[in-house]
Amino acid sequence: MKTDRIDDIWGPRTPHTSGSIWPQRVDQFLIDGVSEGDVDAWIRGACLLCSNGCGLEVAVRDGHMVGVRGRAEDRVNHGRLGPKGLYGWQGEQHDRLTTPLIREGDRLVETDWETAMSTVVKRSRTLLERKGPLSHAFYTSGQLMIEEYYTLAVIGKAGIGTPHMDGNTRLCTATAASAFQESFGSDGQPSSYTDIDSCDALFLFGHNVAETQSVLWSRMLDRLDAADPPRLVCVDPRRTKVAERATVHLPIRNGTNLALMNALVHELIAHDRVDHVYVDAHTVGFEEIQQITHDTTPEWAADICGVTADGIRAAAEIFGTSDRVVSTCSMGYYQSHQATAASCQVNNMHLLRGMLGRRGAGILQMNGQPSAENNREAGCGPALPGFRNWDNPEHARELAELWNVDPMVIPHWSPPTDANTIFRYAEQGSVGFLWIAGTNPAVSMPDLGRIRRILAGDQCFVVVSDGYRTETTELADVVLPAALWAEKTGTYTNVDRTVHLQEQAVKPPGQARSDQVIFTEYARRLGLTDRAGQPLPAWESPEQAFEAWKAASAGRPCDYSGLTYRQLHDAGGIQWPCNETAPQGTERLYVDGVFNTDIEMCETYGHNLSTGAPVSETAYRARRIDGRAILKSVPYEHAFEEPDETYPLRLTTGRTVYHWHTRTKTRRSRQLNDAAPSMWIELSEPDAQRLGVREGDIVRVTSRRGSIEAPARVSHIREGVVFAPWHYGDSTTAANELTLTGWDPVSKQPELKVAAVAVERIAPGHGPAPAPANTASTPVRPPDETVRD
Ligand SMILES: Nc1nc2c(c(=O)[nH]1)N[C@H]1C(S)=C(S)[C@@H](COP(=O)(O)OP(=O)(O)OC[C@H]3O[C@@H](n4cnc5c(=O)[nH]c(N)nc54)[C@H](O)[C@@H]3O)O[C@H]1N2
Ligand SMILES: Nc1nc2c(c(=O)[nH]1)N[C@H]1C(S)=C(S)[C@@H](COP(=O)(O)OP(=O)(O)OC[C@H]3O[C@@H](n4cnc5c(=O)[nH]c(N)nc54)[C@H](O)[C@@H]3O)O[C@H]1N2
Ligand code: SF4
Ligand SMILES: [Mo]
Repeated sequence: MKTDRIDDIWGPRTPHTSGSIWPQRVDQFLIDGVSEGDVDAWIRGACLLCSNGCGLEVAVRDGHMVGVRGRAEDRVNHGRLGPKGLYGWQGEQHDRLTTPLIREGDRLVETDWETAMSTVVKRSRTLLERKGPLSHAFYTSGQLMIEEYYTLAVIGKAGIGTPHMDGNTRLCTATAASAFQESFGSDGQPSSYTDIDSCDALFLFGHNVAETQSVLWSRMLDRLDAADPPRLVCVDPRRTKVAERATVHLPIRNGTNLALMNALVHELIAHDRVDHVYVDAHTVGFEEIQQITHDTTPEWAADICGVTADGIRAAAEIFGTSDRVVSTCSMGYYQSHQATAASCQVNNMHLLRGMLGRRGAGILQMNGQPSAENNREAGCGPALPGFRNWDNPEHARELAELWNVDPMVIPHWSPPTDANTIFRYAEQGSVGFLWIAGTNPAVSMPDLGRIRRILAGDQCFVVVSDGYRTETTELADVVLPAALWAEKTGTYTNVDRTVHLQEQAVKPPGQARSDQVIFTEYARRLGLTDRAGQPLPAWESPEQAFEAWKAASAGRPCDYSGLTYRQLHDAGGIQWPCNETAPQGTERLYVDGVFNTDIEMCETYGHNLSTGAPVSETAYRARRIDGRAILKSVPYEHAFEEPDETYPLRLTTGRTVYHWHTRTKTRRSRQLNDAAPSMWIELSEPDAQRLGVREGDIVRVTSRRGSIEAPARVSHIREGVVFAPWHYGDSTTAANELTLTGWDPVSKQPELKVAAVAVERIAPGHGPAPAPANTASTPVRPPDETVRD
C-alpha cells in the first residue's frame, strides 16, 4: 500500500496495551518513476524536521536523493514517518544557494569563497583589534549538528572570547532548559518516549503534538485506541486534534498558564495527593509552594483562565489519582511571560507525586527543533559546554585545561548573552559583527519591523549562512552557501536524549559547504590558536569534532563519552548519558531520586522566577540542597499586553502540520506546499459573527506594532482568541509583524504567544480560507456549507 501522509497524517493505527512494545510500521516514499530496485544505496540517519528525531534511511540514485523510509529498529519511531519526514527533503533540491553573495549597495551579487571569506575576516579582525571580543556575536540555530555547534563554541569561547553567542533555541526551548535547571540543577530531559507506552495518564500543556511531533502523536494514539487507554488532559485555547481526544480539555485564555498551574498544585496539596516520603527525601521547598498556592483555588483560576472550576478540579483529580503520568510542555507554555514558573509547576506536580525516574511516570519538557538540545549542550548558546556553570570558576578552569587556553579568555564573568540582548546590542552598534547561521530571524523574531531595521542598518556587519536566499539573507552584507541535511555527516539529539548519526548521502550543490567547514576556515584565517600556538579548533573532520565533544562532555550529565560513529551507525538512536558505566545509553535520569543540584555539579544556582534575579552561590550553598530537587513557584501576574477597547482580542501564534517554520524547505516540497499554500487567520464563530466575517473573507489584524491581512478561517478556537500561523514570512502576512518585544525573566524566551490585536473585515472572500481542514484549523462548518451566495 502506498504511504500517504498528507490526507492520512498519522497513518494506520497499531494499538497496543500498557507496558507492551509499540508495534513497528515502516513508512516509505520514493519519487514517481523510482522503484526500490532502482535505489543505489540507503544511507542511514534521522529526520531533521522536528525534535522527534525519527530514524530513517535516505534512498540515493545517481548521486541524488530519491526517497526515504523509516527505520523499523529505531527506538524513536519504529519505522514511522510523518508528512514532513516523508516529503520535506525534496525541498533541498530546489532554488539552492550555490555561490557566496556579497553586498554592493542595495544589491547582493555573486562572488567566490576567497572574496567572501576575506571580506568577513577583514571586518572581524579590524573590529577585534579596535573594540575587542564584545564587538562580536554569533546567532545560530537548533538545526545544525553537534560537531558544528561545538566547533563554533570553541571558536567563540576559547578563540575570540565573546559571551554574545545564542541560538534561535532562545525562541524555542530556552524555557525547557531553564525549568530543568531551576528544578533539577541542570538541563537534561529526565524521561523517555517509552514512558508513553506504559503511562496511565497523559497531560499535554500548550503542546499540539498531533501537528508538531506527528509521529509521537501516532505513538500516543496507539495507546489511546487500545483496550486500556490512558486518560488525556489537554491545555490549549484551540480545539486541536489532541483536544478532540481529551478526557478533559481546558481551553484557557492564552497567557494565563501559571494561574492554572498554581490551582492544579493547590488541588494536589489540598487533597493531600502528595507522596510525602518522596517529597521529604528528595526535594526542598515544599512549604514555599504550599504557601504560594494556598489561596489559588480552582474558582480563583477559573475566572482568570476563562474555564470552569470543575474542569480544573477534574484535571487535578486525574493527576492525583493516576499512578503513572507523563506530562509534556511546549510553546503554549514556553513563549509566554511567566514561562519558566509555569513549566516548573509541571515539574513540581511530578515531584509532589513522586512520579519521576520510573517507568510510565515522567516529564517531557519538549524541544522543537531537531538539535535544539545540542545547541544547549555544546555551548553555542545559553551555557558553557557540557551544561557547565559560568558562575563556577572550577567549570571554566576545566574547559581552559581541555582547550589549553587562559581561563580568562573564556567569557565566564557574566551569563552568556541572550538573543534579545544580542539584537539590542546590534541595534546600538556595540555589536558590530553578527554572524547568523541556520536561522531566519527576519521572519521568526518578534516585532519584525524592528528586526529588519537592525539587520539592514550600517551599524552592524551581518554575515548569514543558509542553504537558500531568505528574508534574512536579503539584509546581509555577506551570504555564505551552506550544505544542508544529508549533504554532510553529523550527529543530533532528540527530545528524549536519543542521539542519531546522519551520514552524508549526497554532495552539496555548487560551492555550498558545511557549517563546520565554514566556521573552521574562518578560525584558520583569523589565526586562532591555543597557548601552545596550535590551531583552535584542533580538528577538521566531523568525526574528529565528535571525539573532541565527547571529551568535553565526559563526567557531565550529558555524557557522550561512550558513543562512537560506528555504534550509532549500527544501532540507530542511543540515549545519553552513554559512558563506561552505561555503554548502551540510559533510558531515564534521576531513577535514584538524586538530582544535579550538588554545588559542584549544578549548571546554575537558580533565579527568582518573578524577577529573574540570580540566586548567589552563598545563598545556594547555605540552603544545602545537596542532590535534592527544588520545588519553587511564584504568584501569577497577567501578561504584558492585555486586551483593551482598541485591541480587544488576544492574538496567539503557532504551527500547522504541513510546514516547517519559515518554509524554506517545506514550501519547495509540492505535497506539503499544496496542503497549506498560503496564509490564513483563525477566528472563533462568535467573534466572526460579531465582526461580520464569514469563512474566507479577507481580514486585517492589527497590533500596536503592525498589521497583516489574510483570509479568515472560522475555527473551533476559544472565543476572544485569534490564531495566526507564523510560517508565511511576507511582510503583509508574517505573524511576527504583530508580536511584541518582551520575554520571560528567567529563560529570556520571547513572548510570542500573547499580544492584543484588533480584527476588521476588509473584503469578501472567494471560497474557504486556504487552511487545512484535517487539523486544529478545521472549519466550524464543512466547506459545502460555506459555499458563497
Ligand atoms: N509541523 C511542524 N512541526 C514542528 C514545527 C513546525 O514548524 N511545523 N516546529 C518545531 C519546533 S521548532 C517547535 S518549538 C515545536 C513546537 O510545537 P508546539 O508547541 O506544539 O507548537 P505551537 O503551534 O507553537 O504551539 C502549541 C500550541 O500552543 C497553543 N497555545 C497558544 N497560546 C497558548 C497559551 O497561552 N497557553 C496554552 N496552554 N497553550 C497555548 C496553541 O494553540 C498551539 O496549539 O514544533 C516542532 N515541530
Ligand atoms: N510568532 C511566532 N514566532 C516564532 C515561533 C512561534 O511559535 N510564534 N516559534 C519560534 C521557534 S520555537 C523557533 S524554533 C524559531 C524558528 O525560526 P527560524 O530558525 O528562523 O526558522 P527556520 O525556517 O527553521 O530557519 C532556519 C534557517 O536555516 C536554514 N538551514 C537549514 N539547515 C541548515 C544548515 O544545516 N546550515 C545552515 N547554515 N542553514 C540551514 C534554513 O534554510 C532556514 O532559512 O521561530 C520562533 N518564532
Ligand atoms: S515526527 Fe518529526 S522527526 Fe518524525 S518524521 Fe515527522 S518531522 Fe520528521
Ligand atoms: Mo522551536
